[in-house]
Parts: sequence; structure tokens; C-alpha cells
Amino acid sequence: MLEPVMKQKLGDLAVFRGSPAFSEKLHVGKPNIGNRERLVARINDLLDTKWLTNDGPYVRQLERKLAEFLDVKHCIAMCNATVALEITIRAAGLSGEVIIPSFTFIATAHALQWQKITPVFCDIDPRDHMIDPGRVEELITPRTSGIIGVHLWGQACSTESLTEIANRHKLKLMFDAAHGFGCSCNGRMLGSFGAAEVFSFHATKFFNTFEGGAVTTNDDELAARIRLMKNFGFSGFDNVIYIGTNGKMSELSAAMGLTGLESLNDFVSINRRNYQQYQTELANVAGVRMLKFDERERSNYQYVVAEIDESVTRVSRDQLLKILWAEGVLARRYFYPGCHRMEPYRSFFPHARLLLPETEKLVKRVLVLPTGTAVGIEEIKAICQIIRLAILQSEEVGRRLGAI
Ligand code: T4K
Repeated sequence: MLEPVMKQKLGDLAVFRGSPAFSEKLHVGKPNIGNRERLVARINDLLDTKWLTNDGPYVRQLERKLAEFLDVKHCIAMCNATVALEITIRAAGLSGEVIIPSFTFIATAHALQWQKITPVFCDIDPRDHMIDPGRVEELITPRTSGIIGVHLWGQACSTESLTEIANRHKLKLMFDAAHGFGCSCNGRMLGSFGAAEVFSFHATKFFNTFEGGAVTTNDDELAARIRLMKNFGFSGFDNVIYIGTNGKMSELSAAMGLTGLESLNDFVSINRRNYQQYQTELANVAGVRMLKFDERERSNYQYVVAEIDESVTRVSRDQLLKILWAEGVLARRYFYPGCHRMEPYRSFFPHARLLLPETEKLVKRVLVLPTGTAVGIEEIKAICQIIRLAILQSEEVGRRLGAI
């Protein structure tokens, strides 16, 4: 990529007909790729052995290494986190209603609804954007069977409070840990909290297997059920003992995973360096709050999350988004507008927003910025200069955008 162009005045901005700052688009979640030669060697090997999927040697090796890294008894690799969630929800016996945050990727809600289980949306704590345990109990009804906490952005949600609430009400507790790979909670790696945790290894995640995911648990019986379910319920040739589906990870994906694992430390250091650069660049911009990770814990620093308070910046999150996209900076507004405002949930619960004031506020503010191995310090400086410029001259920006 060519050196980014530093924007000095409003007329330089691409949205106002300047030339884009970046010659190539910058994405949130450009995949992290490990050592290419080792990946190719593994692919050649699996082509030679002609074992392509279904509990092959690479999948087994990956499962062993992941369980060791996460310090958990069982790791079951899957084709993606959505199917892994569906299988785990079923295997854990969830039914009726399950409490989840609305501020999550739609897959958390869909994995329940797909099985005719009602997701009940809980509000979030505005400080960390994750489920507010203080708002969970008021949502419990006689139909409630469980809670799914979601670890967001590279942080752990309140595992302790959720465990206490779940135990007191005899509810099942599991975690959507799609963002949580390589992160810790009170010094313990995510992966062994609740009945089970579900990771995503999608291409855009910190650690990827092209598409993929995994369920981790310390529960032997649950692990056995999940293993059966992800392979149609087969317990051997010609013997199906359970209702199942196809959740298997391929050997190609496992080869990518094994290769990525070898570069995990590099991925984290680059993400951490980028995160710190963004913090420095945007620290003193009034109206911009950067989400901070707890430095006592491990994080993968995969998401750089800014909150734009329009009442201060006088330029809205969506105006900033438009300005950045014109420059080739494909920032994202995850998880706008919240699951409760998407179908079918919007029709099921037309008044859900009344119980979700913090979620409603947050979805209008969040701006997720590009990071990862494809983004360097110079790119971050140029991105932050664009944001500063737009905020500094917000009045003129508003006038000109209104005229477009
Ligand atoms: N729970 C939570 C909390 C989640 O965040 C997710 C997924 C899940 C559960 C379910 O996990 P999976 O079933 O996916 O394993 C993405 C991802 O599709 C999704 O995995 C992720 N969360 C979610 C937060 O983001 P999009 O629509 O933003 O992603 P996509 O694939 O359009 O890619 C985003 C950008 O990245 C693109 O503009 C281009 C770039 N990109 C993407 C891919 C796939 C690349 O440069 N290379 C690539 O290979 O949803």
C-alpha cells in the first residue's frame, strides 16, 4: 500500500472531492495470516494423505492444542460459531426463554430462535458494552432456562455475577466467546466458564481457520453429546444414537488454525501496538471515548472501539462513518441497530427498546476502527487525523454534508 495522505483541511477530505487517503481499502477484521510456507506444507500433506474432514489428524491436533492453551478439558472444533452455538444450546438442554444481551452479533439470537427458543434481551453496562448482570434477574420468568453471556471486543463479561445469578435461579449458563479467544477473566483464560463457551474462528477474528469455531467445556457428558451432535449423532458406523447435524471442521481449516496458533504472539503484539496508537491519537479529542482494556487481564486487542458523543463532537457517528468510508477506511458500526431492532425480533418484541436504554444509546455511538496485521502506525495516524479534522470543523462539515 502507498503511504497514506495526511489530510490538513476540509477540502482535502474525499467526501468533499479530495482524493482518498488510502490507495487500498482498510477493513475491520482483515484476516491475520500465519506462516505461509508452513500452511502450504500442511495443505500438501493433507492432500497427500487424502484425509480432508471428519475428525482428521489436523482437527485432533488443533483440538488438543486449543484445550491446552485455554486450560480446559474438552475442545470440540466446529465449522463456525453459529452452528457451534446451536449445537451447544441444544446439548445443554436450553428451552423456553434464554436471556442474552441485545448488543451482540445477530448469530447469538438466531442460534436460539432457530430452535424455537425465545431470546430475551437484556441491557448492557455502558462502561464495557456487555450484559449488565444487575438487569438480568428482572427478566427471569418461569420459562427461563438459561443465560448466554457474550464476551465482547476482547474483554470478558461478568462471569462471576452471572454464575451467581444462574446458580441461585438454577439456570444454565453458557458464553458466546466469539470475540474472546486468548482473553482472560481474573487471570483465567476464557474457555472454562459456565457449562460451555463457544469461540468463533471466522476469517475476521483474531485467530481464524477461514471459517470455524470451537466449543470448550469441562463437562465430560456435555462434551460427549456435542461431539455426537456435530457428526449427525453417529456413535460409530451405521449407528445413530442422537439427533445431530453437520458441524464438522475441515482439515483445511484445522491446518490454517495450527499455523495461526504459531503466530498468535505476533498477532497480539501488533493489535496491542495499534490499540495503543489509537488511544494516544484520540485521547484528547472531546466527545470521543475509546474503549479501554483492563491491563491486568489478557486480551487479543482485536477490536478498536470508539464511542462518538454527538452532543460534544457536533458531528454524528454516521457522518464520521461516511467521511471515513470515502477515504477508504471501512470502519464499522457493530452491532447497529441491536438484535431487538432486527427481524424477526423487532416484530416479536416491538417495545423491547423500552427495556434497553443503554443499548439504544450505544448503537448510535459505536465506531469500530480498522486494526490487525494489515494496519500500521502511519495508517492509524492518518485515520485519526481525519477524525480530528472532521470534529474540529464540525460546523462546516455539517453544512457541507447537508449540501451533498
Ligand atoms: N457471536 C458473536 C458475538 C459474533 O461476533 C459472531 C460473528 C458470532 C457469534 C458468529 O460467529 P461465526 O458463525 O461467524 O463463526 C462479521 C463476521 O461474519 C462474523 O463472523 C462476526 N461475528 C461479525 C462481528 O462480523 P461482517 O458482515 O462484518 O463480515 P464480513 O465477512 O463481511 O467481513 C468484514 C470485512 O472484512 C469485509 O468488509 C472485508 C473484510 N474481509 C472479510 C473476509 C471474510 C476480508 O478482508 N477477508 C475475508 O476473508 O460479519
